[in-house]
Amino acid sequence: MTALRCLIWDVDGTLADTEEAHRQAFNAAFVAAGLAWHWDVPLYRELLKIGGGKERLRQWLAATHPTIGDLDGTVKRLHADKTARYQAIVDAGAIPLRLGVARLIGEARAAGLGLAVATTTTRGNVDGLLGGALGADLLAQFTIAAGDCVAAKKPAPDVYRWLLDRLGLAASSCLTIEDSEIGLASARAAGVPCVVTLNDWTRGGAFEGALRVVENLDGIGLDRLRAWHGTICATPTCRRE
Ligand code: XBP
Ligand code: MG
Repeated sequence: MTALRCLIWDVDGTLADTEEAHRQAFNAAFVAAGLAWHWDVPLYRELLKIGGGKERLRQWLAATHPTIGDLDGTVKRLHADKTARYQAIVDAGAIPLRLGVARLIGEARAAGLGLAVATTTTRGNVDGLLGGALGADLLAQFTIAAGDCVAAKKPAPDVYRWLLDRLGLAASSCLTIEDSEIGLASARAAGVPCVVTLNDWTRGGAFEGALRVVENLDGIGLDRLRAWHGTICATPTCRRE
């Protein structure tokens, strides 16, 4: 059995319930650009199957407005405005960390485990959320793989492979916390054991191959994560707590 060396965190939906703020920021950017586009909750739930806000916007535009001119420029401008609007929501302290997250980060740090982030979202979004919630000193403890550090976003394994390379750790010595099917797929493809915490955007998904699927991390301590990590075998099975 490989000892647990690093706790890896997905961001959106895992560290905090951020996707509603992303959705609102996208819609506000559309309005500010004078576009009569609106991503409602059912549509956004579907669009979340595409990792990356720019990739999500590009695929939606290509499918719904195939004759749009300057697709790349339109995506770049809208996503930059969306990101500024999203960061304003985060900076206003409107999005708390999910249950158990801050406590577990503290437990992991006290136990000398590495702290890392593997996310599809823009790096500035991570710094704002984690820095605002935990402070700059603790943020500096994290090794962060975010946004465009890799070309292929989740469900591709690239962001996890990039992170493992920076950490100099084997996938089996890490444990990641994710919330979505594409996040689990990315972690699994990179060989990183994964615990899924559900939310309203991802509940009901298919999470075969997750080490565990739980509602949230409330009451789940590092000792329980270590125990789950210790059960890894050749064919990790998904068990619901
Ligand atoms: C979830 C994502 C992100 C956000 C939007 O990231 O797919 O793209 O939805 O953020 P995570 P950006 O891997 O943390 O779950 O617009 O900055 O991409
Ligand atoms: Mg996520």
